[in-house]
Amino acid sequence: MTGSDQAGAADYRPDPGQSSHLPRLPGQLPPHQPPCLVMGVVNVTPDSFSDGGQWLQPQAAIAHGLELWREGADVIDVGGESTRPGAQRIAMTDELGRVMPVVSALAEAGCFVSIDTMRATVATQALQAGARMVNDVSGGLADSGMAGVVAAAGVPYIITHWRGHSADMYGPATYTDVVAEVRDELALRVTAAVSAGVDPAQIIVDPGLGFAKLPEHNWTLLANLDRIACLPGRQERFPVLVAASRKRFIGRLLASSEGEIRSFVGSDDATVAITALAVAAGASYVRVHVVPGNVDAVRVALRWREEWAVGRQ
Ligand code: PMM
Repeated sequence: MTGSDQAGAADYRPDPGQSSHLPRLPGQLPPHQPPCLVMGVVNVTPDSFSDGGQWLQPQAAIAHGLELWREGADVIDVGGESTRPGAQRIAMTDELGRVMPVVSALAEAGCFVSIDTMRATVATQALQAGARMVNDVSGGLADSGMAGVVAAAGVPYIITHWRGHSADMYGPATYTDVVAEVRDELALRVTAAVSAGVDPAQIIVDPGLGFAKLPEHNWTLLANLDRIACLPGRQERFPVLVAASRKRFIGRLLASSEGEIRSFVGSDDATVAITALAVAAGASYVRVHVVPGNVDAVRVALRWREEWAVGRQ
């Protein structure tokens, strides 16, 4: 099958809140398992694009994670390596030094922790320290050992569409048909993960907004989330994660008439709007920097989906 094959997606409609969107992994996901989970971001980095440096100290990062958890996040996503455009790789020891105290403390406090890393060794150590989910923005491309780690641990695995490290973020941002190409490339990553032993029920897919994507690519992908859930050559419908929060394409859309791009924090209301639209369109996870408004948006959108389904049964 090819990327233009949409047979699986053709009959897709926003799902009335069925948990079939979620990987069913007893003991792995938060106990209440709502049909859309809110992932709160803790970037333990000096240079992430919207919040670099704010949570670099372990105590600040831990306090922030606990606050996001109290505010209603279902998952706390801890990352130690910035993927902002132009970012250079950091040493693994630095990444471990940043994330490990935070993962340990948040897991110890009872949070459901996801480790945001492209390195299998970091994922392994974080899982040993209590993380229960792996978020790999490279979808396994940066480290061929990642899928094996995830398979052995049996945890949910976020596979993001990615074309290369952030040092050259926009060089590979060329597409003839962005949705078809992202679907094809995600399908390849899913197949590679499954070949390495990952249960397809563990997999969550992410179109990778901003990763080798220009603003127009991001908007097109957001408007086609239904097609991302159904990948060429695969029978399953995968849960989709949307990570639009504070990304530059939002600030550009909201630029002033003088062309001044909206600030990151000034983009938070628009992120809430995207959450509502994405969840109404079937998204199963949203990854956000600010929790309360997005939790409300998820509740509104799920109620919307429920009602949408009633009239169509
Ligand atoms: N983006 C960033 C970091 N982690 N994880 C997933 N699954 N998807 C993303 O798009 C993603 C991510 C970079 O954004 P940040 O600096 O605001 O965390």
